Amino acid sequence: MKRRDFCATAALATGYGLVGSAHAETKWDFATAYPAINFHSKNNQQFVDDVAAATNGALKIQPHFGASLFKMPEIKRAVQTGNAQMGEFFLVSFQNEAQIFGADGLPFLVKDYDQAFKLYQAQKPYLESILDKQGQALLYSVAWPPQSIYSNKQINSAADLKGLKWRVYSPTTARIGELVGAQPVTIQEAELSQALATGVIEALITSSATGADNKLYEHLKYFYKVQAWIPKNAVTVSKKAFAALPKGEQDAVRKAAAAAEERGWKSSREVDARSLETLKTGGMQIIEPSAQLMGDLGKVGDVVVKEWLEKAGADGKALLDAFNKSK
Ligand code: PCA
Repeated sequence: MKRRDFCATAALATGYGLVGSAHAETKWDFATAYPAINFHSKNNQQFVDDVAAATNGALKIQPHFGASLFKMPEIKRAVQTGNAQMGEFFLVSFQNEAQIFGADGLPFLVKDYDQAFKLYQAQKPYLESILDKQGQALLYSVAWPPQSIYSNKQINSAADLKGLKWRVYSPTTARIGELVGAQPVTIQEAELSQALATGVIEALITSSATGADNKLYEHLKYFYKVQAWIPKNAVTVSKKAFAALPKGEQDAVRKAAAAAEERGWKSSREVDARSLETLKTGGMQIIEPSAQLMGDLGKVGDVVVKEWLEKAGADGKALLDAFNKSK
């Protein structure tokens, strides 16, 4: 009886955030924006399972996929304000808040995953410091496959993008749209298929994975493998929620996060290859971009990087210098 009372009290105390007893159970909400079938989502699910196993169920994290709890642009703030204890968001979408968030969306800075990982290492100290000031800690960050152009018509030069309704997800993709004379329209990933079905957009730049997840071959014919950048999601935790955990559970979260980061980067590469096959099977033409298109995009990219450096100041320059030294 005594023991039962103790457990009941501990369970009650947990509800008020007073964790620490061996019987205490903590529940967290983990807001994410991508469908459950997406590789980031699967990786997040594995992280959640790893934490549950390592803490014997004491820390239960409930993932909410497909923007079911918060829409992607709201997730970062939800963690900041404690409305979700964990969240996953797309870094480059937040570039207007801090230019550092947009470093991995700069065109043609990295040529492959190895370089993208090096860019991440150069960016990480800045990311951690900004997020810390916003009441959250970076747990892990995983790259999407390289970003390439999908279109309903053939694109052989930047001029062919002129006038097209161009889906954007970041300040940089909007600026690229402007520079090539397209019409930028902001659409979240969760609304992509609908936007294509209703003709709100006609072209976009995103990964093979997002194309496969959303069956973009049902709406668009061409995929130009321009591989312009390799952007990342960030998974963060509320500092307050993390600090309330017993030390053992904090360690379990950190350990599972390190494993998730490594596993996520590996699966991103695999998913890229698999998704390209899915697109092809779905009837999409996978095309190596023309020299003209790459040359045109290179010039647009130079403008974008120059403008970013002007806004990002000394930190931006130090980040790019560190990356260039490491690659
Ligand atoms: N898919 C997400 C982010 C980057 C990607 O490859 C999207 O298109 O919104």
